[in-house]
Amino acid sequence: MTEKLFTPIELGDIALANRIAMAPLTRNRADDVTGEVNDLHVEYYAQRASAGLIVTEATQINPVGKGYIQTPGIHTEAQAAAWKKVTDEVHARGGKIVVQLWHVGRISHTDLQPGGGSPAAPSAINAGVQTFTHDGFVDTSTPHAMTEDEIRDTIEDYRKAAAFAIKAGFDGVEVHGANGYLIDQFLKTGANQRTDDWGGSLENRARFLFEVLDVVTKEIGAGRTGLRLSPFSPANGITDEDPQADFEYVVERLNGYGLSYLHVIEGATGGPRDLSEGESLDALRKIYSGPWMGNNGYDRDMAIDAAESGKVDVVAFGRPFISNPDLVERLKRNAPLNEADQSTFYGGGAEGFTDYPKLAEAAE
Ligand code: 8OZ
Repeated sequence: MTEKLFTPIELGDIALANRIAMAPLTRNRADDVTGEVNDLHVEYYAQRASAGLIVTEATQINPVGKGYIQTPGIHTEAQAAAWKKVTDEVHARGGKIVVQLWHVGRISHTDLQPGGGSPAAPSAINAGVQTFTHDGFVDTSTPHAMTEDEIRDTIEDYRKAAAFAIKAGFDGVEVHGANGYLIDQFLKTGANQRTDDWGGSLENRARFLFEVLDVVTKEIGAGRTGLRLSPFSPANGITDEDPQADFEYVVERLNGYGLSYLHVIEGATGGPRDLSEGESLDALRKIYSGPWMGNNGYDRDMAIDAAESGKVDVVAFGRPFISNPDLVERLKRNAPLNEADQSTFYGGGAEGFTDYPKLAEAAE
């Protein structure tokens, strides 16, 4: 019997060969000045093309949206042309790939901002966390509260980035609405103290997310647009007074969009899957009518069970995909997995990026 996890599925307009996705993984190997990916990225993603869907590393939609060194962009012709080499190789191997559209908001530092300015966020509240600059880990800079013009321009930059994504040959985009970055900052009360149309009520805090989705889906189609959320994750210092109420509202409204998929981080990003009292992913899952991608600390058995029961439609694996380019094959065969080396996650070259062996290679 073939387990459901290994069978094809259509996520909106994107047809996947199996229900295993490569989660977005920040690797900090792009050109720091131009934001372009290079030949190593072509090799890295091509090696992982047997994933049902690859979600690229988080990729900034404009220069202000950058918060770490050497992350790629998707806002210039040259960046799109560089990504095109990646998408061509993935497609040549029968894979599907979407680009994760990212704006860090307050998770940045003046050293990374155009003209050394302050990062842009809903409100001028420091996240109180660290980011990675040329000087190593440093405290995040206090952001300025975005003007309404800045908010409008940023939404327009999401639209342009989605257009560049299609030009670059991507099958679609995943809007990064998770992990304490800009969209999550608008959504959650701990980072949004605005008193205009973009803050205060739940409807106002969700306005930025939905306006981004409006322009992106209009530009490239809802069937090519995914969204990632982390309702209950404290990642990057984000807090919220009532995440259950907030995300029940968000998910209910998402039903009207017909997105390719909704990608949900279960628990604390990269950490414990436990939820606090009053928090329920099942309740969100019940409300949502479209394809659901689950993520966070899944192993083979959990993934097979979750797909079999219909709890999730697709499982996204993060760290296992760093060290196992042929993860799908290994899961199919119940073969052992390579261990990932944390010291090469962020930055550097081929080591820890393109040199993890596939099964056959390991056996040689
Ligand atoms: C790890 C390091 C830097 C950024 C996320 C984009 O958590 C990230 C990220 C992860 O979504």
